Amino acid sequence: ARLPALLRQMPKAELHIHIEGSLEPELIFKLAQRNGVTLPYPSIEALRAAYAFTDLQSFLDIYYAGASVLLKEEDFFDMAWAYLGKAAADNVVHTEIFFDPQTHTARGVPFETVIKGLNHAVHRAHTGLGVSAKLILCFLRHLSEEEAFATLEKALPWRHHFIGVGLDSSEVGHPPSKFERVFARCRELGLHVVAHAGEEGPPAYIHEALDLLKTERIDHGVRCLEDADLVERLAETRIPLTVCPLSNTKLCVFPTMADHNLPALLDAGLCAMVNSDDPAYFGGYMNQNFIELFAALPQLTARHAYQLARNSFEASFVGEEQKRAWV
Ligand code: ES4
Ligand code: ZN
Repeated sequence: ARLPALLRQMPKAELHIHIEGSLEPELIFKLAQRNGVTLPYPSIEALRAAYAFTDLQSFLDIYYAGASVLLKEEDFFDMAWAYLGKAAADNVVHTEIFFDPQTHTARGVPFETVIKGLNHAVHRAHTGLGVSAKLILCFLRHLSEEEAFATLEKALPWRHHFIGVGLDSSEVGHPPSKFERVFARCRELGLHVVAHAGEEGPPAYIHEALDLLKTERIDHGVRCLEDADLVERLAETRIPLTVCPLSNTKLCVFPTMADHNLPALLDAGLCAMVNSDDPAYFGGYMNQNFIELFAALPQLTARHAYQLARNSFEASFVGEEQKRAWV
């Protein structure tokens, strides 16, 4: 019983959380009512009952439907503020939050509304919760390169409100190569770059993210173990993998938590750590991910817990001075 206490209490960084994936059914219904949006589910219970996913796409369909209630700056603030409170309760001291502007601009919500609401919560978290929070803009990979460039254009007046860009949504059939030119432009702008790769897609997509997008981290990346040369490359360069245990089991990337390859990733010397991905949809926030992972995999010890927390800080985009203070 000592290990769960350690897992809960240790300071940690979260590097893979989609803010739209922190929208709890209760808040979805509250915002639907506030905004006069009609949901295709009669109740909170009926919505939650629909959270039975078979793969990434079956989740994304419901995730984008849930986000349809977000219309006003206050809605984005309320969503992010709720997440930041959960993060603080889990002893997350630093978080790098993904947001999907195209999910909102496509519905006529101005980019400005999204970023202002999120930014307000980020600033309040610093003073009110002692949580350091940064934003990472994600491009939806099922949309075109042209639409990604148009989104970047809309974001430029708010350049200093986010620290980097990422790539998410439906992976298979939308390889990193599709966004090579967009990411080149983002790197010129001094933005950090990350991408989802090797969640459902093959190891070749991880190579592409590194070679073509020159990403500094890989989100998920769990399929790297199928490619020994790739594992060696990730180990040597210490490119971090932002692993999401509950996400991987809920989306059937692994049949059960006992089948998760995080112990093998750590044994291979990779800079992997634990993250919540879409906590409102996958059954829990940071500490729940740690608790369920360690419960299902008894070979994981306090040493591994410490390594995961240390890796989370090493992989973060904070300055070297702050990093040394945490590591
Ligand atoms: C996502 Cl788990 C996952 N994978 C890809 N894109 C996403 N967007 C939100 N969650
Ligand atoms: Zn993700």
